[in-house]
Amino acid sequence: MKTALITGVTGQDGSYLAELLLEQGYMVHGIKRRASSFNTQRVDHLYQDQHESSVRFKMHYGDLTDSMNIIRIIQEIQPDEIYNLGAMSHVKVSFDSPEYVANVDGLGTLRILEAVRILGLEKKTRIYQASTSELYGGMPENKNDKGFYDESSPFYPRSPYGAAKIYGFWITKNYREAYGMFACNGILFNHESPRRGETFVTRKITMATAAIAMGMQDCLYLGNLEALRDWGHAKDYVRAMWLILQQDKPEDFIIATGVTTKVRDFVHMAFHHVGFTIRWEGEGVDEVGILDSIDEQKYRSVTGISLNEDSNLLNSVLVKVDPQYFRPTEVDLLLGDPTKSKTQLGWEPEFDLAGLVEDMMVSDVKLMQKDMHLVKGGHEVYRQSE
Ligand code: NDP
Ligand code: GDR
Repeated sequence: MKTALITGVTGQDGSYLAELLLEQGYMVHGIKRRASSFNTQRVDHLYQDQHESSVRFKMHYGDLTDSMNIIRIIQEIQPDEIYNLGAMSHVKVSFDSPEYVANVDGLGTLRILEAVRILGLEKKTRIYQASTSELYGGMPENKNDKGFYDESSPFYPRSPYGAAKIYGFWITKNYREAYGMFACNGILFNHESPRRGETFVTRKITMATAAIAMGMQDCLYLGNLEALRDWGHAKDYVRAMWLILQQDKPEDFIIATGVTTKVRDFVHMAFHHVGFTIRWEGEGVDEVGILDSIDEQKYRSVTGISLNEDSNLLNSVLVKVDPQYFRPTEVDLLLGDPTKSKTQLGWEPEFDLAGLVEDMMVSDVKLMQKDMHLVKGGHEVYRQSE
């Protein structure tokens, strides 16, 4: 049985990757941070009674800022594969905590690599580093002739997050070249899911759309509506992470869909699921009918709501731009070329953008219904919005 260690196991990607590795028969260890309240909701369904001998999923307290902790955990479990997904991953927040982000996202990567070297596991342990399309910074002049970023496009990070991740990228490559380690970067473009953190733009939109459909919210505040992102589904992207570590030789790969979409158009796609008219503040009105492709019977049976009758639809919803969501430096456009990963890894995504939006909308409609039942039952429900 292979043994894997996942840092960031409690995050979006960590939880899907843990599921995938368990399905593949791995013993899976994850690092979780101690917090004053439980932060393991995304992996609670994988938790097994730790007293049973057949247990294949185990979590350890730890932190990427703590070298001794990292060395001890790696020494104890002697992993065949390490997936370094732990990070302060919010680009906007990285402008507020730049030093912390450098420590976790940059030096944290070094701590993993150096622990493997100190313990003499260079030949045994393969390492995946969660690199990012933020390294490209959306600089138009750095795109290739076809208009994409590929594995040889130059980097130009535009945030403390991007700057910290560029260190993680290069130190991973350096340890591969210097010590012959099987250490690889996956340069992943944005990927989302029903488990996406609530303050990333896609999840903020799908949760708001669902809340509006239930009559629990009436306005959506966003930042830059014109930003373009190459959005895929996290389930597809964790499969690529695994494939990268199963190759004969260590290399870096872009994982992307090759399609880019404006934030504004993502809003439109989400609202298609509930059939609203969108009033863009200071702009025009968008009539958004329910998607023709939505089978209303199916939608009703999955979500329990009728789009036309019970969902308390307002006639229109207001989308306002709030400058507090602007970044000091913005990445305007991301578009990745997945040719290398498709040809060399044989990777193919199962979800397109419409499928991703549907998956997120169905899940968030159910979530808001749960809230509504609680409210109707006299309970108080608080959801922090940002
Ligand atoms: P999430 O923010 O959902 O998860 C981040 C994880 O890192 C959480 O488990 C978090 O723990 C953990 N973490 C944060 N700080 C520390 C620390 N100091 N020590 C140990 N663990 C820590 O991110 P995603 O799952 O979306 O992304 C996974 C990785 O991939 C990240 O490195 C991200 O930067 C990178 N990435 C993500 C992309 C995306 O579009 N999702 C695209 C490209 C790269 P806790 O739950 O306690 O907060
Ligand atoms: P990003 O994701 O910065 O690309 O980083 P995010 O969803 O935060 O922003 C995407 C784009 O939407 C614009 N935007 C808003 N963003 C947020 N969060 N909230 C808003 O209200 C809002 N309105 C508009 C942003 O300005 C931006 O242009 C994600 C993270 O997962 C990183 O960890 C990862 O490395 C990159 O994707 C690839």
